[in-house]
Amino acid sequence: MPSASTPPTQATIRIDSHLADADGRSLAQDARAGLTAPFKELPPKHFYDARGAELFDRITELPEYYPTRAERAILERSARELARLTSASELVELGSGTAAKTRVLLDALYEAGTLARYVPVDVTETMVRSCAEELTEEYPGLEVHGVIGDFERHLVHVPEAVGPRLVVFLGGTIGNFEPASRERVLADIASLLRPDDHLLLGTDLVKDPAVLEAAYDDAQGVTAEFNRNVLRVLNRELGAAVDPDDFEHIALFDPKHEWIEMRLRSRREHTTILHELGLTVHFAAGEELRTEISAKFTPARVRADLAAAGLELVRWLTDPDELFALTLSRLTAAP
Ligand code: AVJ
Repeated sequence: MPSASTPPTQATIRIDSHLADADGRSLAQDARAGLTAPFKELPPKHFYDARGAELFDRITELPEYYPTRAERAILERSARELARLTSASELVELGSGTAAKTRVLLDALYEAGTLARYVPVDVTETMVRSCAEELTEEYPGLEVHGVIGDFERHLVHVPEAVGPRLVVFLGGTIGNFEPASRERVLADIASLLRPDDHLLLGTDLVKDPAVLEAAYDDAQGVTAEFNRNVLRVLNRELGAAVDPDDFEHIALFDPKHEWIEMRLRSRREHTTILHELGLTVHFAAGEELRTEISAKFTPARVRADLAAAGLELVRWLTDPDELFALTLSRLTAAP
C-alpha cells in the first residue's frame, strides 16, 4: 500500500509516494554506519538535495564530463530502432530526474503509436510532479504514474504493466553500486520484466584513466563542489558543523576494480558532533571519506552482469568513440 497517495490533478496523472520519512532515516543510518567505520564512507545517493541536483545538472554540461552527451547521442541515433524492437506501450524509468534524455525515447514510442504510459521512479517528488505535468501536455493521451521512492527499496510499488514494457536505467548510475549490490539491483529490475519486456541500461565504459579522472575532477571545480555538498547535507539534516572547505576533493581511477572513487580528504584534524544522532566523529589530518564509486564497464562485464540477473543482450549500442554503452536486454529464454 502506498503510504501516501494524492488525488490526480488531471485524470492522466497519478503519483504515489512511498518515502514518508524513510529517506531521512536512511541518511541517519548511512551516516551512523559509514562515519564510524574504519574507512569512512557515505553512499552517493545523499548528494542529491536541491543544490546537489543543480550541481549535477551543471556537471552534465562540463566539457570534461562526456557520459551525458555520449548517452544522448546514442539515444538520438537509436531511438527509432529501440521503439521498433520493443513495441513498448509503457516506459518505466528508474531515477528519472528531469527526464531530459527520456524525451528522445518518448518521442520515438509516441511516433510509433505504441506509447500509453510513462512510469517515472525517483526520490524527488517535485521533479516527478513537474515532469508529469509537462509530459502529459507534450504527449496528449499519455498517462503518467509516478512512483516516489528509492529504486533499491520500492520497485515492488511499480504498477502492473499495461502492455509491453521498456524499463530504462540511464546515466550509468548502476555503476554507483559495488558488485554485490549491483547484482541485487539488476535482479530486482529483472523482476519487473515479463517475456515481452526489455531493459535499456546505460553503462560508462573503461577508457584512458586520464579521461576518466578529468571527468570527475573538472577544471572549474563543479564536481568538487558537488562532492562537498554531501557535507552540507550532513550539516543541515543531522546537525553536523563541518566546514566543507576543510575537505579536499579527490577523484581517482582504481584499475583493479575498474571504478572511479570520489573521496573527501580532511585537510586538518578535527572533531564534529552529529547532534541529531548524538554521534561524535573524528577526522585525522589527511583522513579520507569515500563518497562515491562509479564503475566503468567492459562489454564482457556488462554481459556477465546481465546474465547474472537472468538477462540476455538484444542490442549493444555505443557512440562513435565508444565512450558509453546502452544495452537492450530481455529475460533469458527458458531452456
Ligand atoms: C549520476 C551516478 C551517473 O557516476 O558519473 C558525476 C554521478 N559523480 N560526477 C556518475 C557523478 C560525479 C554520476 N551518476
